[in-house]
Amino acid sequence: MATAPEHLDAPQSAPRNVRQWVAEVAAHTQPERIHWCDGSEAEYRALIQGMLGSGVLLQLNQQTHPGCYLHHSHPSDVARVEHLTFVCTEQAADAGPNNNWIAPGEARARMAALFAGCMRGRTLYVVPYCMGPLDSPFARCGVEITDSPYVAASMRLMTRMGAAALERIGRDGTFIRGLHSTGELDPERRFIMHFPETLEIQSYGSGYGGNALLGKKCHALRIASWQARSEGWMAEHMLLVGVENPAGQTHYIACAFPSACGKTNLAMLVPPETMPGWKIWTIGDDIAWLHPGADGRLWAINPEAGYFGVVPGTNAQTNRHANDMIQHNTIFTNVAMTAGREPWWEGLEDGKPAFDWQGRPYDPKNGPAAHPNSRFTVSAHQNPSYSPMADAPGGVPISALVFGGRRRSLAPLVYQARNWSHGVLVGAGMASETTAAATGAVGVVRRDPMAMQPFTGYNFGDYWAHWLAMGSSISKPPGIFHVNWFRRDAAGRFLWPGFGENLRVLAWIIERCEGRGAALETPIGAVPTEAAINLAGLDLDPGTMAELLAVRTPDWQREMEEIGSYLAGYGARLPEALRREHAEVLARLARA
Ligand code: GTP
Ligand code: SPV
Ligand code: MN
Repeated sequence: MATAPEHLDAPQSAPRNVRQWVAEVAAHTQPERIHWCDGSEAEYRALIQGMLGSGVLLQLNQQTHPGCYLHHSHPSDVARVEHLTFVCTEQAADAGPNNNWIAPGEARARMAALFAGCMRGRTLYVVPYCMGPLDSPFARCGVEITDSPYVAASMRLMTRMGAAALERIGRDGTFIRGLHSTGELDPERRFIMHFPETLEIQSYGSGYGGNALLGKKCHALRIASWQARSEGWMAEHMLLVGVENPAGQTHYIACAFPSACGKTNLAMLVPPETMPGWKIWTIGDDIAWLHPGADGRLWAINPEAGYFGVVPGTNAQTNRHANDMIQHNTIFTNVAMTAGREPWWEGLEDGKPAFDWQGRPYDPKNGPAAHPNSRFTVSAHQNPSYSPMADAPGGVPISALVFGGRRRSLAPLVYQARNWSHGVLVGAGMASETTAAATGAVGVVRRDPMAMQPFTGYNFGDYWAHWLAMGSSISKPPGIFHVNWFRRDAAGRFLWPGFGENLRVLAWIIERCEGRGAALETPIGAVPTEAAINLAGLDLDPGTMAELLAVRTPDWQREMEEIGSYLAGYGARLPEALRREHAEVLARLARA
């Protein structure tokens, strides 16, 4: 039975194009009910109650963790699935070697077959959302249609979701169409398809965050990066943080680290006691949209309003703010649970697991109690260091861009690129050890340019050209840096204490942006002198800093050769300026 647009129970404010699309989807997917999300607290509570009733959520201990719930996703559905994620452009070359590609027509046919009748007996939720402050000219809206109440509830925590977004869609006239069904949760019937040319997303067969919360990676990175290129801005996998020095000046820094490589933790860093007077202001922990400003600087907003963060490793020592933030009103996914129904994960000192992430009685033979990619979903307003500037319609001005990865050797603690175009090469040459955030092997070094390998919705060659063009379009470009918190000693221990102590590196980065901060020029860029990093109150073994800051010519020659062959894979789409920057680093290494 097709649902006519006039029988949708749509709110008065629902624009005609949204109604029309919901009607089409409902006719095809055949839901039992349609619910238009208004984003209210009452609606959120009703969604939670419904999921407690159906077993989609378990109640955690409400005395110790008020408003906290546990979701077990299907054991085959615990991470992003890059091999099942596609960018469907008319021309394969526009998606590029960095994306999986299928022709749009074929993708649509395949998805139409999966979606046919898939919502029978289910509720279809219409989830209008706004990525970015509702009154920001940089914000963009979408509508996600989903049959998952977990997705609808999560979207309320993660985005500005509901009536106000629907009204803005009416004013904007356009929106991103995101269609999602959990389907059968069968890995053989699972696809995440993007159609950037028509601003559509179709996701079937997964209920996991990045595959299912379509406002996040699908819209705010893959589709947005495509739009950003044609409109002259950037959509990046970056945290945004304000660093206030003891003199009361705040610099905003945007950092691109690959998945599970420390963005959330750096964005809500707790300054060490030995650095009095420093403050941290979180704007965002995962995605930044950057626009050239009239003043020649780059200005950034966080399109999101909540965090879908990695749980394991979080505790009062590593990050007190993150730890406090998730004690209430948090949805946990795939953590373990104690006998007293408190959430538990590896890295927590208190308590012990009674049930593992699949809900089975805990047995160490089955591996970690919490899944390594278990996550918390929480509103940003619960972050003790949430910046009031996170809602500023024009965003915040950026002083520095920082790339970083998980490298057990090679990459020093920090270095600075010589200028913007060299910085683009530093970003394009990034590599990092894979993590549990995506399915597949963990700990394998892979190329991950700008931490965007899984997220750029078009050809990397064109993306790097766009980066280079952006640099030319701003008269006061931010400094570009690279960091590595993950260098290890021969015994496999981290050389750098990380977490709050990373502020010592941010302090040097800020000094460099102000034209201060001592450094040595090396073939790969400027590396701080040992004395330039404030180590007061840090108890490092002698020789540790020297090792952390070492740039070894033969190792870098090998790395640059590898980067060279990787870049060559982009053929004629590789910008000449990047080729030149690469040749110059090789020449400097040869002279070293
Ligand atoms: P996504 O949400 O997947 O994009 O990840 P993210 O980049 O926000 O990573 P997150 O901050 O959640 O950190 C991932 C893991 O790295 C967690 O287990 C952290 O405890 C750990 N981690 C974060 N910062 C540091 C650090 O400075 N040093 C070390 N050794 N580990 C860190
Ligand atoms: C990531 O994998 O980079 C994440 C989690 O931030 S997800 O939303 O699943 O993409
Ligand atoms: Mn991420």
